[in-house]
Amino acid sequence: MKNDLRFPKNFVWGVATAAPQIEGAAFEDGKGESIWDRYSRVPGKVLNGDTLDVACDHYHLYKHDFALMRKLGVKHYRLSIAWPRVYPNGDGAVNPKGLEFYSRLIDAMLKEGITPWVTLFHWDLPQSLEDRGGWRSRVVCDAFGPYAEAVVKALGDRVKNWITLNEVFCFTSLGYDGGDKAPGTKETTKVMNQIYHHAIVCHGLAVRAVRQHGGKGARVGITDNPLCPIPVTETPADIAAARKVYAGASLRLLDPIHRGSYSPAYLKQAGADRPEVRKGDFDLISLPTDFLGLNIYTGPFVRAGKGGKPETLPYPPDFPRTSCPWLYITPQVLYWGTRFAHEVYGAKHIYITENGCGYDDEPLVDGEVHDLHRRDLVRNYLGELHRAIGDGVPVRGYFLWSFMDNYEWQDGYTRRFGIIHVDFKTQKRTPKLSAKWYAQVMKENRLV
Ligand code: GBH
Repeated sequence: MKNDLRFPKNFVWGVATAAPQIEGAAFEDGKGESIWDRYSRVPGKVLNGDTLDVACDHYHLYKHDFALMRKLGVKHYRLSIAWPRVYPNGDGAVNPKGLEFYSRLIDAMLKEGITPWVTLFHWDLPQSLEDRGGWRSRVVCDAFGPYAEAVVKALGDRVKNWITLNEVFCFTSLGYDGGDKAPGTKETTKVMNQIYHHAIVCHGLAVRAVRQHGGKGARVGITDNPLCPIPVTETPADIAAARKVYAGASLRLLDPIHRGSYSPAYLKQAGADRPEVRKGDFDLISLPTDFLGLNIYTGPFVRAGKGGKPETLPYPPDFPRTSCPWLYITPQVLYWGTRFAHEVYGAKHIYITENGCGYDDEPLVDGEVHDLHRRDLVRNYLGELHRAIGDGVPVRGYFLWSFMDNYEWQDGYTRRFGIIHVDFKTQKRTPKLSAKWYAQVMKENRLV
C-alpha cells in the first residue's frame, strides 16, 4: 500500500497494567495494607464496593497471562511493583516473599520473550505511611528511597527499563485535593504544593537508585499525564495558545524536573504557599533521565481568543465519549501531547506509556467481544501518533492500556479497559476483537 501507516524500525509496541489493579492476593504472603485497600472499604467510595482483594488473580495466574501475551506477540510489558508487598509498612522490615514474587514474575516474563518495563509506584501507598502523614510528610521520601533501592537491587540484573512514578496528578491532586482517589482528603494549597514537592523528590530518589544499582544499560524516566490541549485550528495563533496552556499546567511537575528549579512564574503564583525545599532536593529532582513516559487519553480544545489570549472551550453536550465521562474521544491529543512535550521540555525519547479506552458493556458473543469501538478509537489515535513521528517528534514506543480488564479504581470492575476480556467470577480470559487487531499491528509494525 502506498500510504500505509508504517511505524519506525524498532518501534516499541506493548501493553500495560498496574499491580493493584490486577494482582489480587491483597493480604497474601505478608503483603501490607495499601491506601486503596483501605479506601475501597469506605462505603460509597468505589462503585459496588468493589475491592482489590482478588482482581484478576494475576498473583496466581501470571504464568498463564504471560503465555497469553506471547500468543498475541506482545514483546514489551509495562507493569508495576506493589510497594506494600515489598515493605508491608512502607519502611522498616522488607518482606522477602514480596521480592521473591517479583523475581519469579520477571523470570516468567523473560521466559516468554517479553521485556519488562517496571513502574515503581502506581498509587498503592502503604497505609502505614499514610497513617504517618502520607504524601504530606517527608516520611514518604525517607521510605521511598530505600524501597526503590531494594527493588532495583533485586531485579536490576534483568529489568533495564524503569519508570519512577505513575501520573503524579492522580495520586496527589485527585487523592488529596477533594478528588475521587485514595486517600480521599481535602488539603490546603500549601499542603498540596508540599505534596507535589515530595513526589518530585521521590522521582529523583528513584532515578538515583537506578543509576547506582541498575547495572549496565539501565534506563529510567517518569510517567506523567500532563494536560494536553488541542488547538481548534492548526494555525500559528491557536497552536501558540494551546502551547501556552500546556506549559502553564505543568509548573509543579515537568517544569521543575526539566529546569532544575521552580520557575519564577510558579513561585509568584504560589506566594506564601510555596513548598519547603531542602538543601540538595533539586540535585535529585533534576537528575537527567533517559526518556519521558506520557499517559495520554484525552485533551481539551483551545483557541486564541482576544489578543491571542488562550481560550479553553467546553465540550458540547453530545461530544463523543467512551463510558468514562472524562474520556472524550480526541485522537489529535496524541499528536499535540507528544509534540508539545518535545517543544516545551525538549523530550528526546518519548514513550506513550498508556492510551486506550474504557467501556461498561462488552458482552461475549460466541466466545468473542466485538469491541469495534476500541479498535476504532485506538486506530484513530495511533494515526495521529504516526503523524507526530512524521513531523519529527521522537516517539519511540506505545503501550496500550490495558492488557486485560481490571480494577478501574473508583469505578471498580464495571469499567473495562482491556483488550482481553476477564470474567471476574471464573477468571477466564478471552481475547477481544481489539486484541486480535492489535496483535496484527504489532506484528506488521503498521496500522492494519
Ligand atoms: C490512568 O489514569 C491510570 O494510570 C490507570 O491506572 C487507569 O486505570 C487508566 O488510566 C484508566 O483510567 O481531573 O477529576 O476531572 C488515568 C486517570 C482519569 C486522570 C481522569 C485524569 C480526569 C478526571 N485519569 N482524570 S478529573
